[in-house]
Amino acid sequence: MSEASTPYTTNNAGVPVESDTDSLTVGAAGPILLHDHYLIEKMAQFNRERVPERVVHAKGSGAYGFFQVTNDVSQFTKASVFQPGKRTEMLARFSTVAGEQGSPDTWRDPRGFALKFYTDQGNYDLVGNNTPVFFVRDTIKFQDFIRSQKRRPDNGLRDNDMQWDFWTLSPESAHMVTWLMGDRGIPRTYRNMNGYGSHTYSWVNAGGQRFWVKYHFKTDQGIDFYTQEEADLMAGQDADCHRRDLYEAIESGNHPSWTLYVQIMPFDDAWDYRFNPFDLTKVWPHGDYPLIEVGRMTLDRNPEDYFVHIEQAAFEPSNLVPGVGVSPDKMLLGRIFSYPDTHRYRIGPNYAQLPPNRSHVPVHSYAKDGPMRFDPSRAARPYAPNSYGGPDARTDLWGAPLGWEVEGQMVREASPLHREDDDWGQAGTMVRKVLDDAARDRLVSNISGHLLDGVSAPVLARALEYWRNVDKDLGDRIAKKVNGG
Ligand code: HDE
Repeated sequence: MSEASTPYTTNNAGVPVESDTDSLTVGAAGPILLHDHYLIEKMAQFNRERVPERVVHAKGSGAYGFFQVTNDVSQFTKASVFQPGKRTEMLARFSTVAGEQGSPDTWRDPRGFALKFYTDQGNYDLVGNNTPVFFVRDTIKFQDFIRSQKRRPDNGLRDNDMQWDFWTLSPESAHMVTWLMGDRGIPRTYRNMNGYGSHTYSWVNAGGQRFWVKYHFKTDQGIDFYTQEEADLMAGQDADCHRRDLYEAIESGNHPSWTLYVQIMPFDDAWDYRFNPFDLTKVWPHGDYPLIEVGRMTLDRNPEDYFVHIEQAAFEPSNLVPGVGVSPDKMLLGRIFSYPDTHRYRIGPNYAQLPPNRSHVPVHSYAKDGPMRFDPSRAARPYAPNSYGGPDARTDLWGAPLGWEVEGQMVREASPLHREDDDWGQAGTMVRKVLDDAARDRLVSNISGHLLDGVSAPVLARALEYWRNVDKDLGDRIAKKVNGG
């Protein structure tokens, strides 16, 4: 490269710098001078280059790509992103949950599966996991659940006793803990896992007909996993193995893809379905509501800068577009608040203007000013309504609010839709009908190994009862293993 074209070092204002190796002093051995402002800039910038890591899902990796609709589902939704033949640019981020930014990719944990679709109606975010269910069903328990998975305040250590203490006192966790302790708890790579919206969402078609919907992103690379032994080894050999694999696969042109299917429930089926279809700890049997193909997501572009595009990516379940809505799932409704709140705290009030979060269509909101704002306000006047050209709301694009009938006193209790108050059934079905013998053996080994690592006697006793409630034979096998059988 000629000298003219080789970029030279500048300061943050673009001014060429004199030196990157020697501070400015009086005489070569003299004191450093305060007006060596480039030295000051380097030190001050360095001290301020961290933003708070995500309070959960801190360790992750991501890539850009596109979503291509392959089937006509317009009878169920008018959302532009799901119309026949549509192709939409997107961003995906995969992550662990409890581990900090520097933690190993191979810790046993659910994996985040966060998607941002840059649709022609603004950003649509679907922020899911690699599991179709979750540990709890009321958002008020989420913070407690996460704290039981992280570090103790006294010694700063993770603690299996805390984890099992929480799980065995929250029987609704059984289905998800069965997923977690099984093969899906440690995917071999991010490319070898499925993704799920997990919650029940709502769709509405152009005629105003409403449906309930669950999303399933099935990996086209096939499911693959690490055993606990392989994962422990890999944690030492390459703590970033999932990040490395995703990046190198895309760099080499081996673009991972997932096929999206949905389950569709007619709106009126929900109210007398045999269990609460909005309960995040349960799946809808595919026999009741079969999978319908929608399209394929392909990741084909690595971000040019990890911090800019992935650390600052802001996924939020509140980014919903016309044709998609929420449901009476208390966990989903809680998340609608939490994500924008955490983004404002973590990356500032104008986070939506950052490169990974910018919509690909013009923004005409009434937001203005605030730190780091660099988009001009496009509103004719900074208030609504105004007689100088708006903008005005487009109620017609949404139609009737995507809601449901509600009435009654203010209460704190479980949804009346919980007819079958059973927290063990679907976990037991998974153990008996979905897992094969080898997977069951690994499940027994993983659970026993985890219980033998620091779980106190009273918690251990509850855990054995917990697993016998899931499946008597499984519980007995675990008891035998932990009791030295
Ligand atoms: Fe999250 N979750 N979550 N979560 N979650 C966050 O937002 C929260 C839940 C998920 O790659 C946080 O940006 C609440 C379920 C993913 O950037 C936070 C509840 C599912 C990611 C938050 C849940 C998820 C997050 C922290 C209970 C799967 C990473 C950092 C109602 C369906 C997104 C952030 C990314 C991140 C709140 C439960 C998935 C604190 C209140 C269930 C994939 O806002």
